[in-house]
Amino acid sequence: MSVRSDAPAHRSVRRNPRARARLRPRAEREARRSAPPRRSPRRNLRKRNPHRRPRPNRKRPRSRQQKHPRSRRQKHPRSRRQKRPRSRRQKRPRSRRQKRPRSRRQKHPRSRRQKHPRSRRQKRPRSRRQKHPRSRRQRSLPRRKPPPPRSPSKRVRRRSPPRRDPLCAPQQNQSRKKPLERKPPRRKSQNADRCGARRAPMSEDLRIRNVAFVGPHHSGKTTLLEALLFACGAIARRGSVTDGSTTTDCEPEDIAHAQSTCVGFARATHDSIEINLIDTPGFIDFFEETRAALRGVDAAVVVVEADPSRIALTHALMEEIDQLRLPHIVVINKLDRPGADFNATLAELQRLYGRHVVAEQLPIRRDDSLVGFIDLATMQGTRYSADGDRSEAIEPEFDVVARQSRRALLEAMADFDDRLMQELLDDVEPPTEEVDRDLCDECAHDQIVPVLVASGLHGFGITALLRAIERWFPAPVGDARAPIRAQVIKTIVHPQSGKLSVARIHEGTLTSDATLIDLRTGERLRVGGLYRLFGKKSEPISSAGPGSIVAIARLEGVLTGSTLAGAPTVKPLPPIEFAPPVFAVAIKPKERIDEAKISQMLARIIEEDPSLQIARAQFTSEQLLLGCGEQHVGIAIERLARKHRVEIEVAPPAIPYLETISGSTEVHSRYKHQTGGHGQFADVQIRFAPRPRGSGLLFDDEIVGGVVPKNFIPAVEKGVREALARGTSGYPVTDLRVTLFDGQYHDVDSSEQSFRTAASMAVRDALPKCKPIVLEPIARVEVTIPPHFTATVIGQLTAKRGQILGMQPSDREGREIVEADVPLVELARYITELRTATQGLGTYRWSHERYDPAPPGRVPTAAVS
Ligand SMILES: Nc1nc2c(ncn2[C@@H]2O[C@H](COP(=O)(O)OP(=O)(O)OP(=O)(O)O)[C@@H](O)[C@H]2O)c(=O)[nH]1
Ligand SMILES: [Mg+2]
Repeated sequence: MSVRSDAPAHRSVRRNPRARARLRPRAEREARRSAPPRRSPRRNLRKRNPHRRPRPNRKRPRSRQQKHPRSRRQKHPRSRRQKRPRSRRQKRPRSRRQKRPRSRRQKHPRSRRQKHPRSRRQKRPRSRRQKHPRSRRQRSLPRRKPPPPRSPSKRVRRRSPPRRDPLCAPQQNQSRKKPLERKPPRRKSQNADRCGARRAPMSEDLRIRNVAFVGPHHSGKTTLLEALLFACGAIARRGSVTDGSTTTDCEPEDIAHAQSTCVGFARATHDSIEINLIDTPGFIDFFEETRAALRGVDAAVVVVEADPSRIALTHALMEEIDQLRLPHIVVINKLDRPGADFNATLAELQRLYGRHVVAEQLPIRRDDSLVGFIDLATMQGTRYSADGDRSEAIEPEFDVVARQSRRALLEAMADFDDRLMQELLDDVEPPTEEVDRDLCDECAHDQIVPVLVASGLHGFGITALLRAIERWFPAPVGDARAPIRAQVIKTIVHPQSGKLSVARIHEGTLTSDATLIDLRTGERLRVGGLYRLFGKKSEPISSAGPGSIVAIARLEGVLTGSTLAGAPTVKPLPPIEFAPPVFAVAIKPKERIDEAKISQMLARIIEEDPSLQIARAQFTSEQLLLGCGEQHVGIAIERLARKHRVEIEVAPPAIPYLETISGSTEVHSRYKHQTGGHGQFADVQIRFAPRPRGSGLLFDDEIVGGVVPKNFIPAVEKGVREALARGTSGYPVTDLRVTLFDGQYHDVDSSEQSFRTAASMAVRDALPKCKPIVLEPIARVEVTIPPHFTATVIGQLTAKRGQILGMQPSDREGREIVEADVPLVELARYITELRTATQGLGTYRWSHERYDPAPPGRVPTAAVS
């Protein structure tokens, strides 16, 4: 049966396009097939309306999207998700994702976030973007708590001077001397650390504290640190300095002298916080060691004796701490001793360093010994006992003084906290938690310096000290994934096991097989091992993160102060500049056999301690070992003998005296020797005349007519010079003119040797007739001191026959320079005298200036031959 094309088709045929096509005549079907494809009416419509907004792929209604989650997720296979850059993944913190309600998370799983990568979301028309994305995501999260309200004026330094409590003892001497200028207090945001990173006080990210124990000589640092290690369980038995059994005084020189001679390292763990401890030597000669160690820590415990007369010795140290802006506390130690005076010591601290050095604890003393303390922040008493500290209420007899001291503490803190100040003005008692929080905050930002009490020998005050270290000191900051940035703070050379560079890691994670770049030399070095130091023990470790203090083995050529980097782009840390040496000794090996190895061994010693130097004396050519003081050089020589088995002879450097003449003379000298056979004959007439100071020796030849043949004249000059090398006093003769003006010779018997002998005889003859005088070297000295010591130093220099040239301000803040010309012989032990007179703050440098006649009787008799 055939069907006409124009006949109305059945409804099913009309609906089915294939059936419709089959009904069309063949020609029409073929024409349609060859014709270009027709656009759909919808598409045409869109073309006609160019302003119509293009619908993004997601225009599918929301309901449908949710129906096909799986299929859509599959469109973005795992590989794509993984390729997403790290940074983006991190933008949505885990905590936030987890907080989203479970139901929603399941409906819009990972796939949805991935379907709308940032680029696409941004392309989405504005109107739509505003409808969904960020707002929707946020709505699904629990609302974040607003930050606790804080007074807008909080942390603003008060301009008006803080009120003073007339009852507070520390004020007594305030007018006598200006306290050491403290830097203006820093607010949190300004508290950038020395390597540019911000400190994170009380941060729990890195549970590390890096602390140096510093203080004057014999104040009890090593003993206190030993007690702390014992309290933390880091050692089984508490060692003692007198027995030489402490952890940190482990070098034989430390034990022999019962004092620290270099920095010692230890660590302890308390409340799951790792405390890296550095014990520093207190003797001023080793101050450069302490300075280098301070570059590796985030805070310092300044240990002082309960004796006001010894507080001035902390001056240089406090200056260094202030310069490095290190948060620090002061521990008044040895309070168990009879006569220990806490109040006077605190008053002296405040007189020198200001009111921000403030007591946080008050000692409770009974029968002239320490039995406990009162915590002024919590107003709680503590009594020490053999089986631990016991809390107790404050006894009524201490109530008034405790209240006054607490008031002083709060006032010092209020200088940095307007809210606290307002509370004090309104006579409102601030809550203990607030006081405690502010104390942590202000100490961590080096705004106030709390003073604690202790007796290291009896282990008193250790619990409170540990708490202070953990709570008040900042944790180090640093990115564990950044390239390594570390600074060497100490070099230890073992004659057998080699070199260890102790470094503080500021950024990055150091592994035991890493390659580092020494930014000083640009050299690449492979780490020869990684260790953690504990006294003389070293424990190998595989890696260490930021904030750690580690010893790195076999970094040849790396010096103390060098920055070690994981990449060449890392910014170097400020180098450690060591003070120029101020004391010298002449050294030579006892055995001639050691002469070859002595310079090599000296180089090793200097590698360990860069504040030592070796040099050749300018005039005497002696080998000199220079250091920061008599003890410093002495210990270095002991160490050299012990470690490298080189015995050294030490002597004070010879003073390079000279001799000159002050009158003229002419001498006639004849040398004639006849012993059978070939004789010797020479005859010379020589004139000696003085020359201006500093012009040296001049030899003139005024021979005419060949009375002394030309070929013998150099021999005459040689004879003169040889004889003048040792004048009448045994010192070289200088500043004179020697003129050969006449002479005789013999054809056979004259020789160079005979003219040399005749010339030296002439010199020996002439010198006593020319009124010889001894010249002494004069040094130009620049003494740098705080201005209030100027009069003392001038008096000292004048007593040394010094000629004061003037005074001028120094580049260093709060320092003055006194310039003077002083005879060198008077400066032999000047550094020791200067330090004693200036509480360790004075230093000087010198250079050779000129020679002046030495006063009669001043020339050392030993030097006269
Ligand atoms: N009575 C008393 N003596 C102490 C106390 N602490 C330390 N000593 C003694 O003081 C002396 C010096 O102690 P160290 O711990 O070596 O002092 P230091 O500050 O480390 O000394 P340097 O390292 O030389 O600066 C030793 O004889 C200790 O026994 C203390 O709390 N009370
Ligand atoms: Mg010590």
